[in-house]
Amino acid sequence: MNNYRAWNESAEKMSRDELEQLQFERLQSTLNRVYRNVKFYQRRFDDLGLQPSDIRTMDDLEKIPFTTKDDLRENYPYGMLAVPLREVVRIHSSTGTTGKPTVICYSRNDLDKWSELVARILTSGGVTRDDVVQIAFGYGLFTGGFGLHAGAEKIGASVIPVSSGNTAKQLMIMEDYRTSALVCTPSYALFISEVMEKNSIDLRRLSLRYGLFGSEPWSERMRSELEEKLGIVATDNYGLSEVMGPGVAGECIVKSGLHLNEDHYLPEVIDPDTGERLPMGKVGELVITTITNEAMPLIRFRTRDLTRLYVDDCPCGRSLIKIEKVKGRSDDMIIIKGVNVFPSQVEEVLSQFEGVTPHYQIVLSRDGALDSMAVLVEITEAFFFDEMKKQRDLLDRIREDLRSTLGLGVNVKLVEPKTIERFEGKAQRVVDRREL
Ligand code: DLL
Repeated sequence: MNNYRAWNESAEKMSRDELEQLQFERLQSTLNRVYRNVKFYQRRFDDLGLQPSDIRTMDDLEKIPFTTKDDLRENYPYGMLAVPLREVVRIHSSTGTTGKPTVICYSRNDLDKWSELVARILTSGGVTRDDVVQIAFGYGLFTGGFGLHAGAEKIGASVIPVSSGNTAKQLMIMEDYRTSALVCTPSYALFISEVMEKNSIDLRRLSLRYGLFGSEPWSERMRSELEEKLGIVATDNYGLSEVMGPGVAGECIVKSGLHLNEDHYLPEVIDPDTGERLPMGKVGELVITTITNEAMPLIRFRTRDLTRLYVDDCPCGRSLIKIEKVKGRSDDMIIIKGVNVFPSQVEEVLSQFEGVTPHYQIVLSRDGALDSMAVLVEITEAFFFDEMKKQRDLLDRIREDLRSTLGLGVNVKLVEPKTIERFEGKAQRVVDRREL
């Protein structure tokens, strides 16, 4: 029987009053430090005639402008440091696709904190020191591999740093080393399960019990599929390199929202268009202020991730605030014929249909001045060999549902099983051919 053990009971189950007091003290100390040590923030405060001591309540925080990814790029590589470079013991970088990447620096204390917070996430997903943990996230500048590795080691689990890729070898290791917890992106886990099926690897030959997946959005439907195919309890965890990497928030085995480590990361949700703070429970863009980062503290960093914040009476006993599963990013929005579309809306519609796999791709193209959107939907083996009429019916129903959900006519194409590209890291769902 699973239990609700926490890695750090006193921090994760602190009373809300005590937590808020702690957050405020840490916030004030962070504001003082950035004002003293980071020119970028000093200038910001001075331009507004603000002193760190002017921030006397959480509401006062709204007086401070947001920090964006562009601010980090403009201060590339070390302009946001609050400590001398000699205090930095690790440097990672974000997976930016355009322009200069952003650089993230860690002090010795930051690394200790990072492993502690990842240990919390792993524990809440069921992992203990008795587990054999296979880390199939990339190791390198990406924060996934090293971040989860350190947390798993801290717990005292037996860690296999296999990194991503080479799926046949992943499966051999999984079977022979008796892996009990798999840690990677959900799309890679799905790919691993497909290779398992193809090679007729029986689940009973494996010792898997837990899957901790994150770093990209995934649906409840995908969770059920992974749990069934891999025989695991699958939980979601969230993080972003700019504020640390994995370890910011994670689900417990109750699987109803991600507990955010708010004794280290102060969350707000804003309207992405106006920048106004939204009340608790409303969906908007998550903004994070780091309140214990030493090397690179960030004040009101805009994550671009869309979610909502809420506190509930979680059976696990954690008092930490929750974020709802992140469904998409405000900058993932596709504008097509003037209509705003999020890939997550397409995924939501597709997940309602039997006979459809979780693999899909959105292809945007331009014919003259006219944009068009096609959705390639991969169907299951069983459905593929079914009658043509059934396939035609499915196609019509998907097309109709997408039209009514998105308010836009979309080209839908059913494609053969295993024809949509698979990913070892984060999945790429949108192909935009309009610039070509
Ligand atoms: O993806 C850190 C990470 C590694 C998190 C491993 C969890 C596990 P970045 O590469 O900087 O860092 O990408 C961060 O990925 O702003 C979200 O848009 C997205 N993302 C991360 N976790 C989730 C999740 C890592 N659980 C960006 N659900 C974030 C949805 C996620 N999106």
